[in-house]
Amino acid sequence: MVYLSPMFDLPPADEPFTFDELQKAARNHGLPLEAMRYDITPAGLHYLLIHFDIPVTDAASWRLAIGGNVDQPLSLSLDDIRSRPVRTLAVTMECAGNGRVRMPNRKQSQPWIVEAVGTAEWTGTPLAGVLADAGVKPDSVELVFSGVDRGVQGDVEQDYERALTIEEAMRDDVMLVWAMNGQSLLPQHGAPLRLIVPGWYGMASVKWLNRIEAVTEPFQGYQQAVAYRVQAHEDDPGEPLDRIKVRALMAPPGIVEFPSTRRIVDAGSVRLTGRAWSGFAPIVRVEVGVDGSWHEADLDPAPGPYAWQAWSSTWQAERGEHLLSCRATDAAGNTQPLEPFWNVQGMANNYVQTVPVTVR
Ligand SMILES: Nc1nc2c(c(=O)[nH]1)N[C@H]1C(S)=C(S)[C@@H](COP(=O)(O)O)O[C@H]1N2
Ligand SMILES: [Mo]
Repeated sequence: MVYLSPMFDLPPADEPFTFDELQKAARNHGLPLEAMRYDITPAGLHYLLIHFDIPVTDAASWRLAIGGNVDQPLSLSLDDIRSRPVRTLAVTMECAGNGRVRMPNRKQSQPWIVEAVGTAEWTGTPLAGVLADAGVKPDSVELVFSGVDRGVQGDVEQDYERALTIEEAMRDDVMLVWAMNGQSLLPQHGAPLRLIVPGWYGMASVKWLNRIEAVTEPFQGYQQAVAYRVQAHEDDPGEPLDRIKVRALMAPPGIVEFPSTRRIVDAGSVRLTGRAWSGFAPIVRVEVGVDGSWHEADLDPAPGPYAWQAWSSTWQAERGEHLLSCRATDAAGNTQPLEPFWNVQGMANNYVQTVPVTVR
């Protein structure tokens, strides 16, 4: 069965990693998978994805401008925003490009294997209240969120910008956020203010947020109309990405051999643990695969509607080489595929993880 080959988690030999990919991997780190043992990911272990440079910002002078097609344009300080109703929500965030290198013919971009995920407790205020104060006019179709980070992508110079429909932006769990795990946002996570769109892939959660604009035509910015789309071929305009597809990952069992990254486990009863999440519905089932045969895992209750769930399973490990897998299913009936689903940008590739293990 092809999906059980550990080589399937690596690019084919004729597609070596490039210097550009190494540079991105060194800047934007993933979650060390053993950190899935924490319910809430410590901030320094949460994955990072930053397209351009991390801007140096000043919380004291920061302003959030809300304008465009609104009745009352606003310019809010951080204190203005922090004096609004406060809410804290545990949210699992994942990059839409997670799994990119596990697909043949990959696009040269951030070379995620499976580790672009983390769960933080985000503190902020519901966006809907701020929008109500600004009075978004009824003929508006979207809100455009802009960060102050600027760069070039696809030959287009741009601020990092993404849009949401009015309906999506008005969801009561979409928040303007100033704290992560009870501390002010770190520079790399969007200090002093970011958007959090629970359930969606990370690209929607704009960091270093300083402008929100109501528009009457769908936004055609680069990160909306070109990037973050599932394209069947280069000329296909593709479908936009939104909610996070179902996935389970395993915390690496046993101990690791450095530098091969092979896992070494003692024979006998081994407790396998991990996390599972979906932006569509709660997780209802996790199965653990041992050399291709699947067993039901135990599932802990969800710590919140948008946070990952812990799973566990006991494995009677016998001496030799083994391949472990895990596969989640959500209440909407979505389950993980056993093979990659190819698309040009290497997006949303949630096929099952395979962990090679040596039992001694
Ligand atoms: N301004 C800005 N916001 C951004 C990005 C960015 O490059 N610039 N990257 C996005 C992407 S693609 C992801 S996956 C998440 C990552 O958030 P994190 O680095 O806090 O984990 O931020 C999103 N928000
Ligand atoms: Mo991302």
